[in-house]
Amino acid sequence: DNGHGNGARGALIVLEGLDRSGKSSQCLRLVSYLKGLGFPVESWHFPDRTTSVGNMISSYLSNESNLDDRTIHLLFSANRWEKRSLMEHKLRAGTTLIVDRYSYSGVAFSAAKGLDLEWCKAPELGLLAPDLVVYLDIPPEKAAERGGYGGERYEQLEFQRKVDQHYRTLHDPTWKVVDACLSMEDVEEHLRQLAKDCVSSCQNGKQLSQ
Ligand code: DGP
Ligand code: NA
Ligand code: NA
Repeated sequence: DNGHGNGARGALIVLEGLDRSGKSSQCLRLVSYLKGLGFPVESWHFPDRTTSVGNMISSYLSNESNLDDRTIHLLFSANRWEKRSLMEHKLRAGTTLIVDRYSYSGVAFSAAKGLDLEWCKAPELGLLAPDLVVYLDIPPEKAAERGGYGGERYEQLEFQRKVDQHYRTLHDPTWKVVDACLSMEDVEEHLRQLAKDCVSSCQNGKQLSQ
């Protein structure tokens, strides 16, 4: 029960895209919009660097440590697994979660290193399935022009091109693609509509799945 007495659950909404596609800013904007409409909503981000697994990921990303490609893959996945029960609890209690990156980042970034796609997908099986995946679509060259690649491990054009190809492989018809080269306001408007529809369908009884 969600405390409002109607048992409506929250929606699991995931934003995916290359580095510098605008995901993080759009997630925050979307959260304030949904809050303004009176929906219980939280902004989440993977990797969650605050846990001990997240600390290892963070030091890997900033090149303070090196890890074997499969090892870091499993840590990213473990970082989602360690949040799974809290996520489920929040959703069932009626809170919508806007999540900046999820399993698709996990698969696209590791597959871009040459790891086998099916091997990459395996540890993600059993995590909660998103109700909506929005892909913020930007050509890697355009993202690179935005500047502000922070110098972390994956923030290089050549690598982002490979990630882009793998995202295209993963992409399925249920994804909603938004052109991330549109103005911030236009992207925001698309996201608002998609999210509002999704939150309503979850309130109207759409089941949570894995
Ligand atoms: P972010 O904090 O969203 O900027 O993500 C940090 C970097 O890590 C970014 O380049 C994307 C990458 N990343 C995010 N999730 C995963 C994952 O599950 N696996 C791998 N290999 N990389 C990821
Ligand atoms: Na980044
Ligand atoms: Na980001």
